[in-house]
Amino acid sequence: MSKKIFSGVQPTGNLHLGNYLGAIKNFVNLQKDEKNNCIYCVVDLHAITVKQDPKTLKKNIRETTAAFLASGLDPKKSIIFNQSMVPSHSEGAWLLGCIARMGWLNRMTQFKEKAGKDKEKASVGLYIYPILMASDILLYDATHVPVGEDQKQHLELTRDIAQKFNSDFNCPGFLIPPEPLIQENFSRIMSLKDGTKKMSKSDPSDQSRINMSDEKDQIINKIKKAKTDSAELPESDENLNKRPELINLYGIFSSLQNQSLNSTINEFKGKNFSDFKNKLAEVLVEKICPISNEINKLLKDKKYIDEVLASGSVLAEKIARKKVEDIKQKIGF
Ligand code: AQP
Repeated sequence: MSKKIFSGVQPTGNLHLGNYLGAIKNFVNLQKDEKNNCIYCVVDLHAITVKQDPKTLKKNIRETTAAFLASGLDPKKSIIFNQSMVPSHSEGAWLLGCIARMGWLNRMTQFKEKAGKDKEKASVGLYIYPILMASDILLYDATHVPVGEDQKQHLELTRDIAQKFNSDFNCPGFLIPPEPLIQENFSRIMSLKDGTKKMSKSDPSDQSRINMSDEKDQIINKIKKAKTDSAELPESDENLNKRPELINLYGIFSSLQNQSLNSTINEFKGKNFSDFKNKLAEVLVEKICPISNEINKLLKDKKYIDEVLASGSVLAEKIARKKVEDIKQKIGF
């Protein structure tokens, strides 16, 4: 069955292994199936829900685009663009914001996590972020959205908005409730310093994550220092959930090698932690360094990156504009 795929990544710097294994690797796999229509967006309007330095934002938009391209996304096969160049996303967000309910937004755990204790000081944009995300997806009639596990709740909200709109305006099937495409295994990569915390761009410690721009020595060093426990390497998957750091490192290794957790357990049983960490660092260097080298090469040609985004934006705006006009017509404008 052909799928309409939409997904995005925020250009907030420090693109990391979690973004790659949880999202971008999946984007590339979906693009390989010629039956799929794929649209991938650098979601820069989402990025400004927290304060951004203008020069850094511009640099990060190019860097995220370069990471898409270096990972294997191809502008001839997928539409690649940045959100702020397609005004229909913001217009759609307003229209859908009048459909979404306060109670729905109040349940969003990501807002609670990101706003922290002082939510009065969080931007209104951070609070209504899931509505913009719904607009991103619904304007393209996306059927499937590849995301990391952390975005599942926002996808459910998108589905609720679509269903309420269709019911309020008596137009069944008009807005398409999308399906999340979440990898069954290793969908949540955790911090290298704390196996209970998500690997994240905004973690103040660079040691907590492998950045897509890290060089060989940095990767080796971060894996060497990654937190582990003092028990032996496991013989089976029994009681592994009590060892979050180990499970995370085994998950990263298994995901990079496209193998099951049990294969990894069997590969390393009876060996030392240092044997495993050396092998993990080797595999990371082998998979990540070619991408980071390519990112750096692409970043030298800003004109090319800007051209990819500009032509992608023209294609995206054409599709999104038509849907916004249809939505406005249903509403009565
Ligand atoms: N740790 C993760 N494991 C698996 N997937 C992840 N994603 C993010 N972190 C992990 C997935 O990457 C895609 C793009 O994420 P984003 O740029 O929209 O930002 P985010 O979800 O807020 O991720 P970050 O990197 O952790 O940023 P901060 O620090 O700002 O919260 C999404 O599909 C996401 O699921």
